[in-house]
Amino acid sequence: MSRYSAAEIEAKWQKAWDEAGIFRATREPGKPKYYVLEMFPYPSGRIHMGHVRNYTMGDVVARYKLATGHNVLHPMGWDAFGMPAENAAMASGGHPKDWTYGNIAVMRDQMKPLGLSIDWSREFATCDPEYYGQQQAMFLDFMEKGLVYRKNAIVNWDPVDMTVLANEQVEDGKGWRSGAEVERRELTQWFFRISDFSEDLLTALDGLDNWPAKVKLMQANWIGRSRGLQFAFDLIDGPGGFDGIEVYTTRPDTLLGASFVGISADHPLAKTLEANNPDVAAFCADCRRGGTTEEALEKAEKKGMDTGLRVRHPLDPEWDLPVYIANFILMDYGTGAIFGVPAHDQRDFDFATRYKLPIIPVFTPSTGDTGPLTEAYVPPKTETVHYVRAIAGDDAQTGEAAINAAIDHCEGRGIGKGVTQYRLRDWGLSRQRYWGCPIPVVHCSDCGVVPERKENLPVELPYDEAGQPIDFSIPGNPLDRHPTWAQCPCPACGKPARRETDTMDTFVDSSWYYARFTAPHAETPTDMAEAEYWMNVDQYIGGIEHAILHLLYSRFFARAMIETGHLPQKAREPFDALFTQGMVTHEIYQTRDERGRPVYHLPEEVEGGKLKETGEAVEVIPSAKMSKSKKNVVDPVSIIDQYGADTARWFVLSDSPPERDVEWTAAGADAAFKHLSRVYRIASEIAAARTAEAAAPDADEALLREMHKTIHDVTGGVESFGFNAAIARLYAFTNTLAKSQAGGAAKTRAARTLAQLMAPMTPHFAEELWSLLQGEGLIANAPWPVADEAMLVDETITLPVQINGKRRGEIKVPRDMDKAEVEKIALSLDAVEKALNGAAPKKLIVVPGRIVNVVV
Ligand code: ANZ
Ligand code: ZN
Repeated sequence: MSRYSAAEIEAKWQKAWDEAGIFRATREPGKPKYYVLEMFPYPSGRIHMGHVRNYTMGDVVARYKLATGHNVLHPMGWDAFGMPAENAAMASGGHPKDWTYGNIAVMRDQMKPLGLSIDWSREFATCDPEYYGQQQAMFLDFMEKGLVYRKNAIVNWDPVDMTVLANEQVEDGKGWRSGAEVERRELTQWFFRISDFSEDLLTALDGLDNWPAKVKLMQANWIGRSRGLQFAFDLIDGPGGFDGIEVYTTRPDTLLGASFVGISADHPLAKTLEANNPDVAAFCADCRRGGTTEEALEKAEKKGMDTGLRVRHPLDPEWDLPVYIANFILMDYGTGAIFGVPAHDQRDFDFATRYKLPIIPVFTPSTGDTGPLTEAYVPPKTETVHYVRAIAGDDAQTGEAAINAAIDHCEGRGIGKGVTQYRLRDWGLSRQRYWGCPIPVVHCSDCGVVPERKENLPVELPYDEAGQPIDFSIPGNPLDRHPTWAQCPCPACGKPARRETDTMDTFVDSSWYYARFTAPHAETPTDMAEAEYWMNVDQYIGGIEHAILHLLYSRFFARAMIETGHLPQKAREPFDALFTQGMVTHEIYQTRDERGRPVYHLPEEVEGGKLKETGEAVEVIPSAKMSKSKKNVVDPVSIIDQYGADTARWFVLSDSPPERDVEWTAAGADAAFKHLSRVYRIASEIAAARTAEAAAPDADEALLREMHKTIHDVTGGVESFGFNAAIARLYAFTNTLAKSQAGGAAKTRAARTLAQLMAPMTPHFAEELWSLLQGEGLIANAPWPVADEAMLVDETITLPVQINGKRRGEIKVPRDMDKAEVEKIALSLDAVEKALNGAAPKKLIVVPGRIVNVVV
């Protein structure tokens, strides 16, 4: 073959790798293992450029580790349960299972041409009964250990779709699909006891040295530890059963600025009042409308209703405060009740203004009083302020100091106790959906909630409904209305009972797949010997969008799996290193329709700023994340058809650091392809003329020195996720090689090394060069080249020569030449001879390796 033809090369080498089975991972005790994992994809139907970038990065790491003598595990699977499959079935008929497995087949076919070094024998989808059956087994073990439990919880209820919505599925208080006004409902739901691990999940972040600081911060904020005071306000003439109202505050130092007590509409006291008072009931019902998200509560207008009840201030028996039901108070944080301090909390300020409640400053800026407040004064807790109504401590102190003093003071007087709270709440995992892992419990009218027996697992999803296809277009949960599926004998007493029809949140599926990959077909959730060998994931790679929930849930699962004997202790933090890659972006092309609305166009429909078909000029909007709605997408499949996978791989790694976004451009892709073609030409020429002598003295040496420097730099780049820098270095070395006057043997060595250094990025291409240059075996199996340290330092060095302190010339000398020799050469320099004019120098100083100084 005389020209670079990706189409011929790529299939050939993929077959060769397959046949050699080099990516199959088996335990080899004694050999260092390396587990590299990219976040597995959701089978949406097509791969996109984001996948290409993500998996190429993982592949570079995997291939590099293989070449450096590691036993590499690099698996791939499918995060296959979830709403889109069900929505597709709802919208256009068909079955979520068929849709999902169909998509998986398509995407696998699209992914394989990328030439990833994946052990495909470990592939699984989370919707495989084999996988979710083991997930059910683990659920039962969690249940036994009290790691999962049932409780009533308030959920977002979509009255049209008759389903519970996740917070993310509520948009502006409306269901994302139906557009219906979301209601809050109380349902019995399953919860993982993740909040028991709050402190551990927080403090263990400190040990994750190879995680991005940004991700750790996001996790810490999500867990949200705060120290505060919990105490009760005594109720004056409260309804029966209520002596006081327990509140939680992180600002006990502001207690003398309180002007009201607020309770959630879901607070037991509110419910009691509601039962006897239709106005209260109406108000509470109103509060319950709208989403349960903090954001929704934040945005909603602050509303309250005076209950008429009053409480006593704990520090002053003469002082009493009104009790309001307020819509901005969450039931499941703290105690579901607060005291409001309008002077130092904006929400309370707005509330007090609306309901004409007093605004009592507790502290003022230390720089002097600012007069009446027009908004809440909320300085950072670390700032020193002037306390005009301090509970304890000095007048001048920081918020932090005052809070601690206030807690001590209140505890000392028997007013409540200091507590540490976490924002993190237990993880509600129940979903009233079909396409998820069934929760393996049974409801028996005699025995209550009974775990299914392990021998009856998996509890499989029904495919049909009494021989008829399930109609997914009917709102609600198909499992719930299925005529027979839920019927089963009670595992405890054998009487007819009913299966739980809730399925698990799909985050559960992705919380332990990394562990399952170590033994994907084990008959228990994991195989401890395999887990012991392969865990932890040495390098995890994925998008920043998973920085919070997926990683937090996985960290919880690792802990819970250790407690239930499914993972070894060392897997407590399952991901040793985490890398979050940037996105692939593209310009957006837009025209406007007759009513001025934007019409978007695919990149392939545009050429030279005009629509190919009509010649109409397009507006170019700056690069943004590729998205179908903006049509600024480039299809990896057509790029691979056009240029080959190696060009796509090379391009997504070049130009930008991996953690940043990279802009896909047609010109860039073209340049990448041209570069590979050029390297191919250079290598072919070298291969054709292998025996020639060096055309210039020292040319061999110079080329090999550059080669070693390149090995050094590329190795460093790959080790540190500096793929773009490594690629820049490879471009430079290609130029050196092209221009080199070295002989055939040196050039062959250099070209082989170039192929090896490119192999992690452009593996097929590198194999082809390797075979062209008669390298031994497969390049994928060849040991990584090692830079010769001695070759990294130049043999000759350039020394500046100064005369009376001014630079007057330079000399080139061997690095290790002795002083006397250097002196002689310096003195023979024209400028020096002239300055000396026959006389001896007054002084002659040689600083080895640095400079020569002549004083005349
Ligand atoms: C009095 C106070 C005065 C408060 C002040 C703040 C500022 P963090 O710090 O995020 O943990 N709070 C407590 N429980 C609540 C609930 N269930 N729903 C809504 N708000 C609640 O938040 C703790 C603070 O949020 C608490 O401190 C309480 O208001 C409020 F100048 O108490 B604070
Ligand atoms: Zn029973």
